[in-house]
Amino acid sequence: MILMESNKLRWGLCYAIFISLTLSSLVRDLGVSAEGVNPHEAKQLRDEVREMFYHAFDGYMNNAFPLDELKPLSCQGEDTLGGYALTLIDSLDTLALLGDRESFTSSVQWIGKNLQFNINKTVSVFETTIRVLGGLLSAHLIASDCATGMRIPSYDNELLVLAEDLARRMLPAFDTPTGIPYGSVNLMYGVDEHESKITSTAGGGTLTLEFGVLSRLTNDPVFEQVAKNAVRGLWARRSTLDLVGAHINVFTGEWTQKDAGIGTSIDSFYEYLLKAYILFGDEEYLYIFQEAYGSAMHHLHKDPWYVEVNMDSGAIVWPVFNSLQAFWPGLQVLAGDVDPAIRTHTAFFSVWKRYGFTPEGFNLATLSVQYGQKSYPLRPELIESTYWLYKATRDPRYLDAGRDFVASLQYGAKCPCGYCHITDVELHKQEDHMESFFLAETVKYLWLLFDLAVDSDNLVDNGPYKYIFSTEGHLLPLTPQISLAREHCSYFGGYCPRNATKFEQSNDDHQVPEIELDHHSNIYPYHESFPVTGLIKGLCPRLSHAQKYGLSYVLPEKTEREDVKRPKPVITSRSIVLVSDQTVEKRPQEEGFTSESEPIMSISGGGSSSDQTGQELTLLESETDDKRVYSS
Ligand code: DMJ
Repeated sequence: MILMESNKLRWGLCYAIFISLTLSSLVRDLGVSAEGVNPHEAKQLRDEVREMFYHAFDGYMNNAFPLDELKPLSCQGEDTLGGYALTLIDSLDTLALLGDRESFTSSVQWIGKNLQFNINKTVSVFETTIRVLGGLLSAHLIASDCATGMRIPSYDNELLVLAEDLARRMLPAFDTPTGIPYGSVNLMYGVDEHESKITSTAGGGTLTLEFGVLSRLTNDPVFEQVAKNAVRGLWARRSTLDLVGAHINVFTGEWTQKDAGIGTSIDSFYEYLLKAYILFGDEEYLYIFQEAYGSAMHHLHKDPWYVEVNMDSGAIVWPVFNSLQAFWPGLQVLAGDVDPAIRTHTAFFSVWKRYGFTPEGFNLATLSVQYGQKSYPLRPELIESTYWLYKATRDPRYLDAGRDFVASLQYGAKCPCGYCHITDVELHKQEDHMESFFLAETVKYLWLLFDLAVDSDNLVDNGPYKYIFSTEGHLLPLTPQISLAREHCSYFGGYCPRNATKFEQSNDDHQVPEIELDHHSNIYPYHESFPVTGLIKGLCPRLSHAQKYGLSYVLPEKTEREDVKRPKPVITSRSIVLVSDQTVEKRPQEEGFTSESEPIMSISGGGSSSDQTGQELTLLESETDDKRVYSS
């Protein structure tokens, strides 16, 4: 007991020290950059990223294909997941995004002809879903639709057939008392009797997008049902603090690892709650996200960092930044909670600046690389958040960050046949491995970042649909078939502007008038019913699916791009804004920082850390060179 108390005291002390030391020493570097990225350089960087993609993709195709992944130092291949050309599947939609019709077509055709899943392999349900199922589905949706500009005339749903077959082979994993799936399944024989009953929260709770899309494409609800049931199974076992742990027994429902956090083992659980709502319009996911996000911001957020706490007591167990946490600012942008996202990204990026890469773990109490967590396996998360923040703010500091990412990868990770993992971010030692997500995510987000600065003429930013990225970076479009827009807009429980209630008379789902889409700009026009305060009920007959979500980002005038040194960034997102209670919090009117964002949604209980921000933000203000004032 005394030991516990003294441990607590020690953590308390450590934590106080880390708050004061970390921010002053780490965040100091931020905002300092020699020359900002100008439009010409942005174009060069975009083209350089394209070359990076082909260096690695060609390296894979020439040396590893059809094995799963490339060994880029020795120029060989290895089977790491199921032995089914994993990297090719994971790269498909990046090929399409880059406009490489020839490679996209030949890859889709090869996969359609040669891939099969009736193999005696035990595979991770999570990895197989996000990499293979997601890769097949996104490529199918591109190859089968002329609106994407990449339709393959001879394509006959081969990838969809494969996706369905694969998902059916994973269904036995969901046959558990909790509905939470086993972590692994044999594609030929189902779950092995000796299979571990312990799985991670991310593993069980990150299947909804791929399984949901598959259900809507095949008209078989089973996939969507099992994935949703898994989320329910996890959420039903949350603690009284509305936190989930890292590992759970899928039979007993007991948590075997009670550390709650936003990174390792949990990360994409949060991600898919919001994204499943956005993609499918299913409000159950939104309700869960509201609770989960509010609790994370209350218990895990130590502005600008995030810690891991015991899910029951809320006591800090790990004051560690882990690199998987770095997706969070991107998710916050999607949720409209941009200010904390900016601060957290600044903090996380300071770790990258210090080492040239982010280590898997960085101890916030000792301000050093966490023991045993020195590697950088080419992860995308920080780059992904940089892309989202640039998209939302157009602040050129994010292009500068992008240039740093490219420089690090080119000078530190490039190797003969691709890009190598870094085993130790302090020694910059290379390892002979290249995860498929390097081509599915890391390069994709980098390319999108610079393309956004150049002309945004790509499928995601200027395509026929709004797109959601899966956790593996795969493009999932909000098409009517997938999003069932009108249905979602027309039942009770919708997230409505307060004054929308005066329009709620139509009981005819099919007579719902929509606000017109400006087809020229592909941007949903601002409507006076925004902004809103947090009513989570009612009927939203006048809003289309996408209009409710605010996924449109108004593009700044081209002329603003001329001054890229330090212009006033303009937040022009109309995405969801999370506020506590019924009050829409005003974005602080920062010096040199104007906001034109309009909230279209608010969430009770979110943003509860506002009273903590003053102290840290004051530090930020005094330590940054560009004198951006964030204090409220
Ligand atoms: C990817 O496979 C996915 O982004 C996943 O959600 C987390 N880990 C890797 C990238 O780091």
